[in-house]
Amino acid sequence: SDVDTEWSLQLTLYQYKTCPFCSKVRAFLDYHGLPYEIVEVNPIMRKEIKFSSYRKVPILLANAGSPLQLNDSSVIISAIKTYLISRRNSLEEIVSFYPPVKTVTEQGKEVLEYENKYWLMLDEKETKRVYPVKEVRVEEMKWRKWADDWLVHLISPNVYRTPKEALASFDYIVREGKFGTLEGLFAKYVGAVAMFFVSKRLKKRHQLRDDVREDLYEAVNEWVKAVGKNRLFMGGNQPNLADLAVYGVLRVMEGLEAFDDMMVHTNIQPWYQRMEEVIQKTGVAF
Ligand SMILES: N[C@@H](CCC(=O)N[C@@H](CS)C(=O)NCC(=O)O)C(=O)O
Repeated sequence: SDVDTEWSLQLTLYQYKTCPFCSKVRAFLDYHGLPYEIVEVNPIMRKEIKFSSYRKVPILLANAGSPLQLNDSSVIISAIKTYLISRRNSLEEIVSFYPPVKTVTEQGKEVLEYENKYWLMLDEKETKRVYPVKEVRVEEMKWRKWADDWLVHLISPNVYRTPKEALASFDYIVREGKFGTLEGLFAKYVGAVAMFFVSKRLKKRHQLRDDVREDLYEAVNEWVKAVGKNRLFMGGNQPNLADLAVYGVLRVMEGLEAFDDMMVHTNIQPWYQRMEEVIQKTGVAF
């Protein structure tokens, strides 16, 4: 394990339990045996993150001497991983290598992106140790990006595919998330209807097939093929950051029809089971 007992790192994760980006961060922290506190954010009022000008989750507050706020799931993972490998720099310094930049999307919308977010800030020696050959590093980055830019977009169209599935998804979101009683009831029905229609728009935007399951199966099988038959994980005998990202994203569908269908219609199961076996929960509700 990467945990050094003399070397304390206090972590608090602000999240929605069922958000794929948050799930990725939990998979990463759990796998590395890093303890953290979880603050479940109410997605309607979001008052738990009022302190932050960054308005999305996950947010990770890290205290390694002085308090620090880390935004964006991939930045969080790259920065903490860099910190675990190289103890040369302070976490603050590491985070400064992932600066936010404002960019404009094709639709003309202004969005915040983070530079270098799939890159670990390692020196030559550390790089040799972690990535014996360059291809391994390139592959890990490629698939982490794929998880963020492609795989996540298949989740909503699949879990809100039919009115029945949309209702089941919202029932699960409300059950797992932080909602008031009335809010929850409201969110469940209004949310399910809204997301049923939103997911149709997302399907168009990301140019998914009429049967969105086809895209999910294809993506998942593509991943399984990339891992190949000669290794347990993309990382070899242990998961790398791409394994953790893909697992984190897929996991949010657990308990839903889309997940069961995926297990039946793809070759993901052996890898998925291996992931479950190597990850133990270290987070505690706060
Ligand atoms: N690129 C970000 C995306 C995070 C994200 O989109 N989070 C969603 C929840 S799944 C959110 O907080 N949305 C609220 C909003 O956009 O106002 C990451 O990787 O962390």
